[in-house]
Amino acid sequence: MSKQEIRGCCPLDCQDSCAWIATVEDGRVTSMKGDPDHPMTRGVLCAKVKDYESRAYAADRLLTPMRRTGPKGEGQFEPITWDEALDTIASRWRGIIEGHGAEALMPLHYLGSMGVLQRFALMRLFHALGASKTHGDVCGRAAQSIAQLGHPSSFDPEEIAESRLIVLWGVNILTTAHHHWHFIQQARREHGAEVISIDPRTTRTALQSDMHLAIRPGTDVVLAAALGRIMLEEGLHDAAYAEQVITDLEAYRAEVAPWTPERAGAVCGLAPGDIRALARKLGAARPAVIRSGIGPQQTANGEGYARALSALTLLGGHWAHKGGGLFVESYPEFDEGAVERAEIGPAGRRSLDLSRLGQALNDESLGPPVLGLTVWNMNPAVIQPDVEAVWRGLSRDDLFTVVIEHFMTDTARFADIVLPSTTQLEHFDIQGAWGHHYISLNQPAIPPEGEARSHGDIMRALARRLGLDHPALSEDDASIAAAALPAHVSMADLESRGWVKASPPRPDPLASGARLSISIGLAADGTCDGAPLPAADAAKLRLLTPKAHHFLNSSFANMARHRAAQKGPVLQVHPEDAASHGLEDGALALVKGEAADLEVAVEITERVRPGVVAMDGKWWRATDGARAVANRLAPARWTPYGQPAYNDIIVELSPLRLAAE
Ligand SMILES: Nc1nc2c(c(=O)[nH]1)N[C@H]1C(S)=C(S)[C@@H](COP(=O)(O)OP(=O)(O)OC[C@H]3O[C@@H](n4cnc5c(=O)[nH]c(N)nc54)[C@H](O)[C@@H]3O)O[C@H]1N2
Ligand SMILES: Nc1nc2c(c(=O)[nH]1)N[C@H]1C(S)=C(S)[C@@H](COP(=O)(O)OP(=O)(O)OC[C@H]3O[C@@H](n4cnc5c(=O)[nH]c(N)nc54)[C@H](O)[C@@H]3O)O[C@H]1N2
Ligand code: SF4
Ligand SMILES: [Mo]
Repeated sequence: MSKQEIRGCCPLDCQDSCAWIATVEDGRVTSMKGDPDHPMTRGVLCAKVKDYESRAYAADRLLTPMRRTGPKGEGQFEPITWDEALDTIASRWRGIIEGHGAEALMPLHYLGSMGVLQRFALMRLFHALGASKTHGDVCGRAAQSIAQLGHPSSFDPEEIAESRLIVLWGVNILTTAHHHWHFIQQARREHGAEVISIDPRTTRTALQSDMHLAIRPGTDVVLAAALGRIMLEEGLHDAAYAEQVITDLEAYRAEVAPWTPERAGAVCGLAPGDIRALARKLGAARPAVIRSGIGPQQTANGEGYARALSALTLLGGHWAHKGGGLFVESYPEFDEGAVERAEIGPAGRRSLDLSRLGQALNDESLGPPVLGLTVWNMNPAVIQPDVEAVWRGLSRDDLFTVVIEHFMTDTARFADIVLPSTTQLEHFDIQGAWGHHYISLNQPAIPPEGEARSHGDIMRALARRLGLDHPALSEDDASIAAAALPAHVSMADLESRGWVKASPPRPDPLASGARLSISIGLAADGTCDGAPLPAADAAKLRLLTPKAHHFLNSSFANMARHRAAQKGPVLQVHPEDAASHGLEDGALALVKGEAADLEVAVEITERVRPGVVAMDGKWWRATDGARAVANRLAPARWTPYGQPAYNDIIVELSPLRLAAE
């Protein structure tokens, strides 16, 4: 019997980017574990990924190319050969390009796999063809907007071990990035650091925090303004730092002046005393870190929220101290963009917002219309805002859709051709991270299952069919991937241990001589970026759709173990709201949104604050029915910089019928 341990890394869209070791016995992966030597992973994988091999070997895994035989969206397909699939795609694309120009082709991908080959190898093909480009984000676009203003929002998370106060602002770290928790515990142990959670839900993270402020969703910008007001009033800010770095301190003072703790407390649903206490903690601790999640960015005033948090860390001068500042995301030195080689295509091509697929597919004025859509690493039929518009668009008869996937997802069910992709156990790849400073290598542990192919192979095969001969389209995987590496890291460095730390310099606006505006854009009436604050209307509730502990967005929503652990689509309702709406525990509720309804079983729990209901996880129409797909209710609304406002969902609740009947 042969037994081998193969080094790899978890490709999922998660801030931890764990290094893993796969045990292979007689050609089959029999177990997975975290790399004990990796400073973030520390030997542990999460509840989702500890048996990742079950995903590679799943009975419903796509193992051959497929052609649709029934109506779009219904899931009737027949297996075809790779030759048939590649010929069909090449001839359909040629027809589209001849009739309407190459910009009628739209590539659409996100972070289903974070590997640079799985993400970007195919983009070389689309650039060479002259397809439309894409921009935008379906995740945390709001905080990216502050980089445009010169504000930092990133540093090495290992430094958090040095922090004296850790404000976990709208982040459920024990579910979504639990390998970061280690450094928080170290700060508690070594420096007596306090941990504060600001979240409308009593999450796993809130339960482990020293203080929990159960804020009304969408009102964080007001809380941050009140904190700034108290810090200035009580002289708790770092006046010398602020004077040198901030250009408009007096304007900020005037902007936050209306937000007394009492007025902010009424808007945010918090006790004024708690707001004061938090401001004093923030004023006293050096360094303090505000560690923001993605949830609170996903509202109409998400950009104001990001500006307001940054203002607090600048006022406090926290950036001058290791472990202090605003932490939203964090990246190693790693040039992912270099992999796709956009420059091999024609300049001046149009770019489509990848978070507005519904609009792109339904916009009749778009010239040329999108006629050829290719999707990989993404399940837009579940996760995009206004997902019914996406379904309508994907149903168009004149749209030729290719989906590259591991499973027959809701999106794949709309495809004309589905291509089977290798999983991380079956291909070589390298990746950066969005939550730390390590670059990771993934070696294939087993050959491709069935007829699955890596995206590098699919790109090269399609390029040959299409007669494209640019040298970038015949490079091998190792050379394609190497384009992302910084000059001081070689593939051999990565191969020796599986990962390399490549830290960019720590940002400190004072040291770099930056002069920054900290204006929030919050009007005295609470309007921010033109969006009003959420109204407190007792009849209506706000629906949150946070990350599930056992899913990764909509990934794993088809896997038996993960589904059982997640216990199906459930709506969490506070006892007061349940009573006033006549809802019983376990009964089905009708969740009425602006344009669609959901039907979900109720769980009565004090883990959500009154006025808020929550549904964990992204469920597929194919497995749980259209009335479990929450993004049918997510409005077609974006912040000015393009953040989808998934969290601005207002619903009415009523009992449907008893689940037992
Ligand atoms: N287990 C698991 N891990 C994941 C993922 C997953 O699906 N499952 N997804 C990955 C991805 S893509 C991402 S982006 C990250 C996201 O990581 P997080 O940001 O931690 O995840 P979210 O659940 O989106 O939001 C965090 C918290 O914000 C709260 N929240 C919602 N609205 C508001 C608000 O208006 N104000 C405040 N203060 N809080 C609010 C929610 O109740 C939630 O507990 O997680 C990654 N990791
Ligand atoms: N209402 C609401 N909507 C949300 C969110 C929310 O919290 N609430 N969160 C938003 C956020 S933060 C994000 S990041 C997005 C996430 O949205 P998506 O990026 O679409 O995330 P997933 O649903 O996990 O879909 C990823 C798909 O990639 C596939 N995949 C994985 N690896 C590979 C591979 O190697 N090759 C190929 N071809 N496919 C692969 C998986 O099988 C899966 O179907 O959703 C957003 N939408
Ligand atoms: S999903 Fe995140 S926490 Fe889980 S193994 Fe992957 S990188 Fe690690
Ligand atoms: Mo995300």
